[in-house]
Amino acid sequence: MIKACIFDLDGVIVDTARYHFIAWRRLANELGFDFTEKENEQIKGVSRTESLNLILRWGGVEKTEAEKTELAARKNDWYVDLVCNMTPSEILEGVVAFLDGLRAKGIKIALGSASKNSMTILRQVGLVEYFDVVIDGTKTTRSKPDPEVFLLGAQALGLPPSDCIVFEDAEKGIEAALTGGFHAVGIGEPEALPAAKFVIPGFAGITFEEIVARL
Ligand code: B16
Ligand code: MG
Repeated sequence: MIKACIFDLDGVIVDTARYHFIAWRRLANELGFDFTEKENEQIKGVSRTESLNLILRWGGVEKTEAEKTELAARKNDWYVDLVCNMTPSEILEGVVAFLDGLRAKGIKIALGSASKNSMTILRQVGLVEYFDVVIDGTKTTRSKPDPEVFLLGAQALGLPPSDCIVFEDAEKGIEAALTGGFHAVGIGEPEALPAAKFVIPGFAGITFEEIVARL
């Protein structure tokens, strides 16, 4: 019996990956190198610190821990400037109708995101009120594929993982959900998420009942 849905943020509710890409690329360019949108795929769902380490590796650049802290903060300032201009029009198609449907059925709603900026983003697009529980990078100590973020979500909802569906766009997120004992539904292309039991392109035109029937 499914009693809750836990949503990843970037790539599931909104497309903030393009803002991460703009800000990380600006940082890389300042450091004298560039990276592609294809490489950017690898940092989707990955924490800020791990993303920076990967990008520095692509550029063949070595930095001290203190320098890395400063670089991550600089990137985050640019990223926050970008997300502070987001509007509700940037909520991915079908999400609001899907959340309204869950509400009407009394299904609990939680966020399970790696981002430390999730509240800013939810506020900016006007979705805060939908969420019974928000677990994000400000509350976790371990990154996906560790299941911590989703386990904390289930715990805060007072439900076992088997009563919850996790919606994720990143392979590491699907792995985290499955390791934690959750039902995992992929968002995006099936080829990119082979571990997910099934993958939907997004929430447009699909109902909670249709998803539950396919679990
Ligand atoms: P921040 P998600 C993730 O969000 C992003 O996909 C990833 O690119 C980002 O590095 C991470 O959040 C941390 O974000 O720098 O804002 O703390 O997909 O877990 O919602
Ligand atoms: Mg994501």
